[in-house]
Amino acid sequence: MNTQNSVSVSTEIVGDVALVAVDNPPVNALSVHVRTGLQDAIARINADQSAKVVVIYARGRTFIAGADITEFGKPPMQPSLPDLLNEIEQSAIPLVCVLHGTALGGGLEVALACHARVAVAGARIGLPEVLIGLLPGAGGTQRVPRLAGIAVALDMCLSGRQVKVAEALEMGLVDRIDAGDPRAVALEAGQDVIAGKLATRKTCDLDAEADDAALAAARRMVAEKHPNLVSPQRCIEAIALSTGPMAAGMQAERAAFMDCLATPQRAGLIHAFFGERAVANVPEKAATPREVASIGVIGGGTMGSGIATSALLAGIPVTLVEVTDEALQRGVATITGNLDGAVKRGKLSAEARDATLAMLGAATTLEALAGVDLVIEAVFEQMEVKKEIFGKLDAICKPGAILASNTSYLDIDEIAAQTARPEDVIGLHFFSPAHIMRLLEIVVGAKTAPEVTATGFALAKRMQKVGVRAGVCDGFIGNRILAHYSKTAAYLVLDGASPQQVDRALEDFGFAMGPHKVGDLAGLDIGWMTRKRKAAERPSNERYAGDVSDRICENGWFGRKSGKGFYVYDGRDMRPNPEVEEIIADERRKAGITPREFSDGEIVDRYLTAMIVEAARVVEDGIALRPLDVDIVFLMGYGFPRFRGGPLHYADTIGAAELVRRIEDYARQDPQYWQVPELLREMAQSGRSFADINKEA
Ligand code: T1G
Repeated sequence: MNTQNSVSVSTEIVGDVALVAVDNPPVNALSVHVRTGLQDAIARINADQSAKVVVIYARGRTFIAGADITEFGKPPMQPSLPDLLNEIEQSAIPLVCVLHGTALGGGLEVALACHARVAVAGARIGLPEVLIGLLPGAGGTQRVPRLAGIAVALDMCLSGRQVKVAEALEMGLVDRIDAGDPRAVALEAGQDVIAGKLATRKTCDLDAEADDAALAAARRMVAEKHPNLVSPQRCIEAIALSTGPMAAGMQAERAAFMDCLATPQRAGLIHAFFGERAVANVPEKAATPREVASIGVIGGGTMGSGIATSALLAGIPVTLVEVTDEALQRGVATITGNLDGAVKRGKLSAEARDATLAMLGAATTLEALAGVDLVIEAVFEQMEVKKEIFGKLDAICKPGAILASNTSYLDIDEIAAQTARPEDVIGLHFFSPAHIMRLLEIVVGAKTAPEVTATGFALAKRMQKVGVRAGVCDGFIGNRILAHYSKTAAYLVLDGASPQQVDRALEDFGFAMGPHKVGDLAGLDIGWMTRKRKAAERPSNERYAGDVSDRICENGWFGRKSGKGFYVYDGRDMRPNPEVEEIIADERRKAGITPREFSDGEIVDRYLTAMIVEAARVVEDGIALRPLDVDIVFLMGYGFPRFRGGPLHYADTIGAAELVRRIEDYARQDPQYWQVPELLREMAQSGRSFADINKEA
């Protein structure tokens, strides 16, 4: 047995088998030193004929999870992955690959270039490149069709989904599934090749069968579902060429890959990928979270029952508290419905549903929460009600229990002051529907203990949510910014645009839904109550934005839930509400406004600039730790188009100087609303970007 090592690739010869191990924690990404190590190992073994078969496997928790995403956007380093994989495929000595954990992107492409693939039970494979604005760039679009057909290639490349190896075996993407530790599986696989018990072949020697129907269906799906995205279309065109010569297909794939690499979409989606992980880097990260083995949820309404469902799905027993039996039963029924929905979507088995529901307790007194580790209050958004509850919880709950509020706006410090243990009070702001939406704003009070904050982040991870740290102010990160830019939508309508034009312009920009449709979905009465709550503190020189919405609500039209809002809802049919057009015309007359034309471009510019202005202030005030925290809040909680990376990543594509120019231009009409944040002015002078600020943090 002799071994040869590079930084992250080592070779061990056992008998006639060369075991080539990749070891590049945390996920064995194909960084340049890994590519070099693999290239050297395979060339050496072919040169010195020191083995009859080579088996590539990986150490650590997973096989190669793809190309090293941190290398994208930097000057390319040799060897390129396509070149390395062609060398693997053309190797005279057969190569086998053993897949454990998640073999993704370039990692799966390494395996596809090998001459046989053995999976370890429980592994998953995937081509998630489209999720970061790319397409497989090292043969995935050419080799998957040859092994498994064009339909499978389209499915995997356009969904980016992770496929369990049992399904991959059926697809023909792996040759067998074994159990055991990867090195042992690798050695056995190598010996089986020599013994003729595991066949090997070159994927490039296979032909892909034409499948025009699948290609046509994919083109239709992408045009409908992803009209803004570049890489899905390029991916289909590359796969379509897989029925022709391999070299031509590889060339076309590479050209498409390089084009996608250069798109702002790739930058936006990769910013989102790393941002989702970076938000967990908070000052309290080193603190030890408290154990949460039981949760009490107060309030069985939409939010309370969604939060309870999310906790139950994370395996945490829940006690739901409501004021009356009737309300309690409604809450339990909603939770049961949420779980049934998960069964319908194939996310939960019927048995698991029953076991999950068995962890739900229900009570009509707060005393039932005396022994729980964490209480989450999700009652009516009124300060007095919340203060009363926290005062009672302070007397009831055990020492060390965490007292959390799901308030969307209110002052956590004021709530905490109702207790003798403000260090145990925190805001856990879920988004509706709470068992679906992945965002959790973790609102840290002035006296919140670090381990309580750390517990919030640990809970987010257990609930498979993305926790974002927020400071205390009205509306925290998301709703504070929403409260500001939603005024722009109202001003645009008063000044001449129609609600439909505003919605369409922002949907074309990439939002899943325009602001008026979102308002109708969430319920226009929420904004109405907020305007009433804040009426006293509205500056006298601020232009009121609620004229039209107030009149809609005064008619009892709160949106979808009342069948009318900015739109009229008739079953699945939705159309503009003609009575709103009359209200708008009347409000313009009353304000002496002569409506003017707005281009879609100006609508987008004004709306996004307003969003960026308040987002910059949220960073300036330290409510958000970094600009990327704002981006992740808007990507995960407010339907901001992921390919644009979030409001402040998008702001960098405009530039601080241009933003300052725009704001000063808009301020000529409305100097109270349009004011340049200090941070933006400083960035315009210094040339700093929000990306720079993220790096400094
Ligand atoms: N490159 C660089 N860093 C990566 C990485 C990658 N591919 N994948 C993960 N990381 C970092 C991540 O930022 C985090 O860092 C740490 O690893 C743990 O990740 C040519 C072009 C594998 C399922 O898109 O989906 O191949 O925060 O927290 O929840 O065709 O990571 O600790 O500093 O996510 O257990 C295609 C991306 C690339 C897969 C593990 N591959 N990764 O999830 O851990 S493009 C992907 C994941 C490509 C070729 C093309 C997940 C995971 P930090 P984590 P996890």
